[in-house]
Formats: sequence, C-alpha cells, structure tokens
Amino acid sequence: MTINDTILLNQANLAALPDNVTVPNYDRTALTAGIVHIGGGGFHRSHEAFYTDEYMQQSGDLSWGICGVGLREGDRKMQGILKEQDYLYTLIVKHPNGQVENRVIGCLTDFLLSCDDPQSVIDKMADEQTKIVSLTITEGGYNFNPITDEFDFEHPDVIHDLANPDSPRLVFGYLTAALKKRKDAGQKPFTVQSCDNIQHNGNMTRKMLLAYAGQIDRDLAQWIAAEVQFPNAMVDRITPATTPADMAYLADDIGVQDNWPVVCEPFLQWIIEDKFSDVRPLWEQVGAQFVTDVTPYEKMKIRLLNAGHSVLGILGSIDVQDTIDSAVQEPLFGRYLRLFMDSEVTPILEPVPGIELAQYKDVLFERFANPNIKDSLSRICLESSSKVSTFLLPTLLENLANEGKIECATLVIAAWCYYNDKRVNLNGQPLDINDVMADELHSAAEQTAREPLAFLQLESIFSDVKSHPRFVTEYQKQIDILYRNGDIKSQMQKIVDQAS
Ligand code: CS2
Repeated sequence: MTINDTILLNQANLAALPDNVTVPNYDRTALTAGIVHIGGGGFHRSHEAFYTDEYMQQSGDLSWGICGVGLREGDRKMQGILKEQDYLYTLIVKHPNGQVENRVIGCLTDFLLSCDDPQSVIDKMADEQTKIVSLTITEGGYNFNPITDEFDFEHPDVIHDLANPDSPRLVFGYLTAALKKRKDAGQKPFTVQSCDNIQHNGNMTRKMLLAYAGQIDRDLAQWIAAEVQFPNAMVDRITPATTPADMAYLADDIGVQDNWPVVCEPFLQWIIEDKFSDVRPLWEQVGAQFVTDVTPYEKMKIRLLNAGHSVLGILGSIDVQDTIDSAVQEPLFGRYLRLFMDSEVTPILEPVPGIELAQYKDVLFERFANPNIKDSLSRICLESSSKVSTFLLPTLLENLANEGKIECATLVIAAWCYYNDKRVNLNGQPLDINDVMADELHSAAEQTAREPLAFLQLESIFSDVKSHPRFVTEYQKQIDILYRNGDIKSQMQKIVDQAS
C-alpha cells in the first residue's frame, strides 16, 4: 500500500495521525523536564525515553520530560530534525512475526547542543527541576584508561576542559560545572544515571567524575562523593540504526513523515539499583526492576548479549554476512555462538536471581534471529576497540585465571586482528570500519605476518593477556592458520567439532 498524502510529524498534527499510530495521551504543554539526557541516540529513545513516556501515560505525573543534550557537532542533524518535529519521534517496534507497532513518543521537551551554547547546558542541568542527568555516551565515553585503571588526564579534550571549565567538551566537565552551581546555590544534587553497557556503570561514572572534579575543586569532589548517587544499571533493548527504508515505511505504508524514527525489538529490560539523590519516576510501574545489587544481571547481559554480538559481528564481517539475524541463522555461526556462551561465558557467571540462564540464552537466540530487526554488522562493529575490551576481554582473562575454556574468544581476537590488517572480507570487499582507534588497530595488525603477536601490543584493549602462555599458544595457532588460508569458517568448524 502507498499513501499519497503524508502527514508531517509535529505537535499540531498529532490528532490527525492515522489510527495505527499511538500518540501520547498526556498534555505535552504541561511537561516539565525532570531529566536531562546526554547523548540522545536511538538506544536512549527506544529505552529510557520509552519507559518514561509510558510512565507518564499511565501515571499522569508530567514532571519527567526529558531534555536531550548533544555534546558533538555530529548531533546537530538530530537536533534540527527533532526541533522541526516539536521533539516528537516514532518508535517502530518490530516483532519477529511481522507485527509492527508505531508509537509516537512525547516525553522529549528540548534538545540542546553544547557546542552552540555550553552555558545553557550547564544551566539546564543545574536547574533545580532537573532531578536526574542520564547518560548514553558509549563505552568509550568514560575516558577510562584501562592500563592505569584511572581517569585519562592526557586526553586533549580533558586538557581543554580543565583550562575552560565554563565551556567544556566532555560530559565530566558539564557534570562538574552543573554540580558546582547546585552546591554553591545550596541545592540538592541530581542523580547521575549511566545507561551504557559497562559493568558497574554507575561506579565507573562516579570514579571518573570524582577524579575530574577533584582537579577542579577538591571541596566540590568531596560534596559529590557524599551527596550524589550513581545507580548501577543493566539496560537492554536491541535498537538497530535507522535506515532510509524505515522512513519510507512510515511515509508510504503509514502516511507519516518522520525524519528520524527509531526502530527496535519488542523485548526490553532495565534493572536498576534503587539509590537516587532525589525523587525519581516510578519506572517499576512500567516494567523496570529495582534491585539492591545489579552485578549478576549486568554481567550476564554484557558477557552474553553484547559479547555475543561482537562474536557474530567480527567473524560474520569477514565471512560476508551483513546482519545479526542472517549470521545467527547460519548453522555454523549459531552453533559457534552457543558454544561460546555455554562453555566460555556461562561457567563464569554467578547465579542470577529470578533468571534461568539456559532460557535467557534461548531468548537471546530468538531475539538475534528476529528477521525484522536488520541489525547491521557494521553497527555492531562500530568502536569495537572499546567493545572488545569491555565485553570480551574480561571473559577471556577470567577463564585464563580459572583454567576455563578460551578457544572461541581467542579465535575472535585472532579474526579481529585479520579484519584490521586486511580491511576486506573474504570476497575482497572493503569492510566498513568506524573506530577511533582504526589507525592504531591497522598498524599493529599489519605487523602480524612478521611478528605474530604484534596486535596484542595494544594494551589499552588487550591489557596483559599476552602474558598468559596458554592464550599466546592458542592465539598464535589461530593466527597461523588464518593467515595461511583465510578460511574463518573452517576454523570455527574445527572448534565446534572438537567440543562435540
Ligand atoms: C550492541 C548493543 O553495540 C553493540 O555492540 O551489542 O548496542 C546492543 O544491541 C544493546 O546493548 C542491546 O541492549
């Protein structure tokens, strides 16, 4: 079906949208922004914004509007589109059976771009109305140096921010400046709520912020340590990159013109530690779970789902796969992934209250196989340098320490070296590599033919894994075979066969 007259998504047109689009049932003019969110990409809009929109629909408590903030010039396009649409966007939820739900999310109230007006961002965060500042700044955004285990003060943007505290570039500069204003005004602080896939994401944020703020003002850092809460949380909803086809679907099949909708799966999960500096939305009324210790949940999710994505992403990219659903449905890839999960990850997971791990993994396979979520391997491999070190390396290191199995993860590291060295797939087509460390990855990897362990010199990713003889033997063996025949599948097959 093609609809000739499309309706532009904006506040004035909400009532005229077709019946198969759900719209906010609350009065958006009465919204106040209790949340400032830094980094408003697809995941934030399918997850925290969805929960918050649903909470406001059900409770009528309109104090939880979300003011988005973009810290990068690259966020300008989104800011422009959201502004034109009165900060409305469509969430397209795609079920595995083909059912699609179109829902307009109404909880965004504004979107500020820090490079245009840093003070307005600091003022918004410092406004007493703001109870929570939440973050999706990606795993690499925490400015953590894995070699020293500390905040990286050498980063050029940090050097800039320390010299220019009123016009910072990084999130820690904004949090510090805004919390300083709150403290100086004698106000309560906001909660800082990380929504990134990092184990103990709240503790990590706290540690990084205290290190940075301590350089600016030691009393402030002490006040933050005593007064500000940083709840740890596990976040989950697969949200592929929006494509032109998604916009065309809304325009042609539904009759709505939305220039930046978000697509996601129906599954969603948010498990949060219940410690907040001030009031919070009652997200538990709309499916979030509050617990005292989120550790087992976050470890399970990051080590199975996120690492599982990287396993398929890296191996699949070399083997000419495009998307997670097609890769996981390839029997060899499916078996390899399950072996990785069962023999390398599951043994190091603690019991997870209320969750049966075998069933959790079965559900993961169903989610990955959703044929309507075309999650591209290039999205999955985006910034793999921080993903490999966050999602995969810790599992490898724990297994090395515990005499656990390491074959599946080791082949992924060897394959990732090959991927960064050759930069083409098995058909000779160029790989789409987007990584802040792309040059370093390439120059370390391309030495492999002469020096087989060269790639592992990148300690900020691989930590001290090269000091483990068992890993080195296995890695070298995998590298030798891969560089001899480039046949990733036969190596995967061998590992799967040996295990059965
Ligand atoms: C993915 C995540 O980026 C990645 O590598 O694993 O974006 C994943 O889809 C989400 O964490 C799902 O909750």
